[in-house]
Amino acid sequence: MKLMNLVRIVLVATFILAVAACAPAPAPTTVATEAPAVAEQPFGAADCAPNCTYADMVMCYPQLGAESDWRTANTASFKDQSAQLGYKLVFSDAQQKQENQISAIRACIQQGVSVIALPPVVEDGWDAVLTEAQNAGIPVIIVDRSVSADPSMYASHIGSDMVLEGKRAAAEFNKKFPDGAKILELSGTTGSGAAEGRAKGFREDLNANIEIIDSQTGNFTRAEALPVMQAFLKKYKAGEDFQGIFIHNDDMGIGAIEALKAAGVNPGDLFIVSVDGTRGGFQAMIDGWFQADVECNPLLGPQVSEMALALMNGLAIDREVLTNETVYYPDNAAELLPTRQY
Ligand code: GYE
Repeated sequence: MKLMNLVRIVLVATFILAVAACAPAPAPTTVATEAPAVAEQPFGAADCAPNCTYADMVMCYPQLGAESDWRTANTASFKDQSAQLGYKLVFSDAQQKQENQISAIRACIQQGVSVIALPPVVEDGWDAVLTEAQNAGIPVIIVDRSVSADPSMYASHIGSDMVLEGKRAAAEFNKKFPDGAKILELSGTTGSGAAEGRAKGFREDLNANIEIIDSQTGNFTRAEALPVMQAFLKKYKAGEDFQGIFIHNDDMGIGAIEALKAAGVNPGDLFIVSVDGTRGGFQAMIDGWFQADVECNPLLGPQVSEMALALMNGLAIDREVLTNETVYYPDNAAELLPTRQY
């Protein structure tokens, strides 16, 4: 790796000298600021560096699944970017199975892609395949959910602050129930950075007088959330045993609402807070079912593409990029719905 860095520095220096020799004497300061900064991290620049363009790029995107509207929008964001910017996208759908993501990554390494952008279904278990990518000199950008692997094993993480999302949801319950309450939690995929982070932030900030009486996973899907909500309703009486539900995404929220209505419970009588801010979530706020929706933005294609090109060119990049997000409420949901992109 040290040798690679040296080679890279020599290449960049040669490029700067060549530019300086041919150009009509630009001011030295301009040359210095325009010269690409050499990345300090050992994530291989491509052979075309420092002049790589999107036409040189082959990006591997082993998508984790198609479990939610969030995910559909995330996939579309990458496909749109590839079409717009003109790079090749090697896309696959792992159907929420880590082993499928791992084999997709191995196929991409075999194929010699320029960069791998990985939205990991769960946090643990990536060390081996990340090492394989690193040995092959292919930089990996972790997208959306986080991994537990040491940050030296990947180039960067671009995604949401899931712990902060959980804290934002807790703030809504604290505001609504100053005198305390009992609530349920419908959580996302077990072991995923999204579910773990949201659960952690939520518990960290939830007032002590608000008790989470039960928490079960609905795996981020409508189909799986529905029976979980039905089982909750067999065990607990809505309004009496619990007054609110924290739901880790809008799709599960919509599944839960279906179960509540089918059981004769008006979802609007409960305090339901969801996460994502999809159109479905906005509609649920307009209908009176969700009382707040914590934003989680899936449109990560542009940022990831830009960083991928920077990595190919051997430029320094930020090792963690967290999306700026907010919380949405029913009062202006109808006004905002037409502006929503997902
Ligand atoms: O909230 C959920 C999706 O990882 C942030 O995954 C993402 C989550 C998102 O299935 O809808």
